[in-house]
Formats: sequence, structure tokens, C-alpha cells
Amino acid sequence: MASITVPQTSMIERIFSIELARVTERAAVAAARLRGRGAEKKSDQAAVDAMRRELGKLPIDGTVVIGEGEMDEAPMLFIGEKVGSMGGGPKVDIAVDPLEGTTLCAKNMPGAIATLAMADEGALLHAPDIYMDKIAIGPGYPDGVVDLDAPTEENIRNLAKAKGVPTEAITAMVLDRPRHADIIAAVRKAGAAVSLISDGDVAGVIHTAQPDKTGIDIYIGIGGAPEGVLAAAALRCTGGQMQARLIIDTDEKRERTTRMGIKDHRKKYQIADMVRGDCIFAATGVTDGPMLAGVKFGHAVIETETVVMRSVSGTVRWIRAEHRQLDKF
Ligand code: VTB
Repeated sequence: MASITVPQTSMIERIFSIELARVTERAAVAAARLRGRGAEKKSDQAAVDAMRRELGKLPIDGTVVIGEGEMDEAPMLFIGEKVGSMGGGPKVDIAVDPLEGTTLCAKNMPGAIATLAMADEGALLHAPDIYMDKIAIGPGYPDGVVDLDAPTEENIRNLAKAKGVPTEAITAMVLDRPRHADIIAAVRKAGAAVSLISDGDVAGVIHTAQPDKTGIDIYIGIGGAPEGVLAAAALRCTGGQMQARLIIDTDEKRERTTRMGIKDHRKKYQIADMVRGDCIFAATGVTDGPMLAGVKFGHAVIETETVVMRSVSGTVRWIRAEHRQLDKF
């Protein structure tokens, strides 16, 4: 009988996709216990603790490259921290945002998630915790249909043309910040609609991957650079286009960026520059949102909803889990 040889790395990677769901599930449940209590720091800490504990159980030799901050400012899941139980296990880069949308969680508003991405060692952009200019669209468009450096109105018109719809049928998602006043005005001037979010631009970018479900065609604006790398990992799995550039406007940020090993401070990143190789992305809902349901605490069951994506196959799995050993959470 012919034997089937499964390449070891892809086998390991397949197994990890469900393992990563466990990690984000635990972080989401820990944060969700503190939903709506106005406790941003506490809920973030609970998610960090849970995520770190679960990552510690994985047979990996992992390094946090996107984390809670630099070593001196974050006691846990800091950039450079080693995670995983195995010295001899696969060497991987880990990007985490244990609670993306701390304010959303504190106010029990839609869209808080627990999220992480994993890729081969050296594959993820080591982004400093500064702002990043971002533009993203979903799959199925010719390369370059929108451009980070093109005027917003032009991007909207080109996207509408490529989609075969009038600009009135396009919706752009934008973080609701005063710094985006010009972008918002330009989107509306082009005839398109703006969907504003108060936080959570990892999910914001991912919305563009499923425009029929979310109603979002394009994501535009300035958000966190770490969130940008996580979003790029998701789009690497679903397909789609994203361009980004770090915003380095002080000497201090210049120094931090250089310390992260980034030489070209003006580089316009494409997805493949932020995630150089295959990756797995996972996210679990903390509060109810358009993408993921939040954690539900029942009498005997805790329910979670998680999405896990693999770039190797492009598979996107939606995992609704019922957890019964409540003492473990
Ligand atoms: C975004 C968003 C985050 O920060 O990256 C945003 O995804 C950008 O920073 O959820 P400002 O809040 O300073 O505009 C968050 O809102 C919070 O980390």
C-alpha cells in the first residue's frame, strides 16, 4: 500500500489551527467576565494572563513579536518574550492582541475580540507600537485598484468601477477620530457611505474580506501598527489587498522603529511585507459584534465564537464552542 507523506511543517501547522482557537477562546472568556465594568486595564490584564497561560501549553518555540509593549513597559507578552513549552519545537513568531478594543469591552459595546497570529520565525513585521496609515479591500480585485498614496475620492471611484457599481453602493469603514475628518469628507464627496467605528480596526480591516456579509468594501485610516500586522495576517488568509505605512513623526518614534530592525521608515508595506510567508490567524468574540458573537455565560455552559484562518489553504473556519468545565476558565 502506498504511504502518504505529509510534510511535517504543514502537519504541525494544521494541528495548531485548533490549538490557537483554544488560546483566543480562553483570553476572550477571561476578558468577557469583566465586560461593561469600565475596567479597561483589568479586563486587558485578564485576557493577557489567560492568553499567556494557554500559549505556554503549546509545543512551540515561540517569540512574541507583536505584543503588549516593549520589555520595560509590559510585564507579560512583551515583545521578545519566549512563549511555548518546547525548546525543540517549531520556531514561530507570535503576534497577539489579547483584548483588541479594551474600551469596547469596558463599555460592553460591539466588536471587542481576543486575537493572535502565528507564522514562521522572522515572517512577521516587527512593528513598533506607533500609528500606521492603512488601506484595505477584500479579494477579487485587480492588483493596485486602490493605493495608499492616491486621493481618497480616486480610490473610491476606482473601487466602484472595479466592482461594477456606482460609488453610492460603496461603504468605507473608518475609525471615528478627528484625524480622519478629511478622509470621511472625501468618501462622502465621492458619493460613498462611511461606517464609523469607535475602536477595533483589526476587525475593521477583516470586514472588507466579506463585503456581502458585512457591507464594508474598503477600510481607510490611521490606527495602531501592531493591529495593522494582525489584520494583514488575516487578509493573507482570506485574500484581499492592504497597504500600510508607519507614521514616524518624532525622534523618539524614529529610534524605536530603528530598534525594531526597520531600516526604511517610509516603506509602503504590502501584505507580503508584513507577513512574509504562511500564517494562521485566530480571533474570538468578547462582546457581540458584526463579525463574531461575544462570549455567552450560561448556567452550565460558556459559549464562544471563534474564526480561525490558514493562509496555506485559505480555509476560514467559524468555530462555535460550548465549554462545560467552567472551573477551567
Ligand atoms: C486602533 C484600534 C484599537 O486604537 O488601532 C486604535 O484598532 C488607534 O489608536 O482598538 P487611537 O485610539 O489612539 O486612535 C484602538 O482603538 C485601541 O487600541
